[in-house]
Amino acid sequence: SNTVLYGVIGDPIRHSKSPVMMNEAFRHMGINAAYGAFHVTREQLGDAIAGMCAMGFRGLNVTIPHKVDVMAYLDEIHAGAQAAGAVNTIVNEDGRLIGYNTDGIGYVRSLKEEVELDLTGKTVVILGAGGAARGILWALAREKPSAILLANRTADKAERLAAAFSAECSVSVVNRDELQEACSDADIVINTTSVGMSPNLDAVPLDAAWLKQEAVASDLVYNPRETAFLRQAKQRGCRIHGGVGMFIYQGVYAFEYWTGQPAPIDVMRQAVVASFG
Ligand code: SKM
Repeated sequence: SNTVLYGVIGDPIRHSKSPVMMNEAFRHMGINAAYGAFHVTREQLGDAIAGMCAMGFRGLNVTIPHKVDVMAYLDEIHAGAQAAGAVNTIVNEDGRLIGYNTDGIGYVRSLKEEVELDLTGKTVVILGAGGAARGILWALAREKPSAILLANRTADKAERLAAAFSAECSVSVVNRDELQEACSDADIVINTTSVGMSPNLDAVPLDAAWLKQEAVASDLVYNPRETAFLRQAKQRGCRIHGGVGMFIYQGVYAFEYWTGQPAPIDVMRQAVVASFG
């Protein structure tokens, strides 16, 4: 039978670890499929989606900056993606394109498995109010934390995000002056900003000394695997949670939507970890 085609579209896309992770998963499962990375600009997005259909691709992952704009080209948006306001996984069902969001559920699953954190009744501080924060907020809210506090450089962006999710759980905005106190109370502090991302290896989004020792410090940045924020938090005695697990589990859920088969999680993790060199 023919090779089933998949890919990831984004701009930039060079850094993507999806091809190595997904091709290894298909190979391990004996599935005849190929997964490529495609550089697609904003102007090319509509053509790329039409091309995917014309060439019979079974699925795509969608990354920065297309996760919101791509929704306009799809036939159906899964409830979770609708609520998150972003799509990172497309399934082509015989020409019908269905959009899913696996970032949020991937994030929560990696939290539960890697640091065994049950969010029920917990206080969560999120740094940043961009696409990454939006992606995880819906999935976090469903875990019934007692409060989610959003801190962002521009408060009105955080206000808008908080308003969009206020039906799900208590979401409020903290300003710069209130951040230290909010952190001293938090069970988990999550960095969704790009602060600390390579090559700015020494930059931290906040002082890890503000966290309780019992708290979890979580960073969506996965390059480097351990950011300066996580290193400082670990020194302080906090449990730490890096961005690699989220990346793997968003891929795990995408694989399962596409193939209907359980994803080979360990194989995928090994492929990603090995590719960090
Ligand atoms: O949400 C994921 C996306 O599915 C794939 C990706 C990548 O290949 O770098 C990153 C994230 O945005």
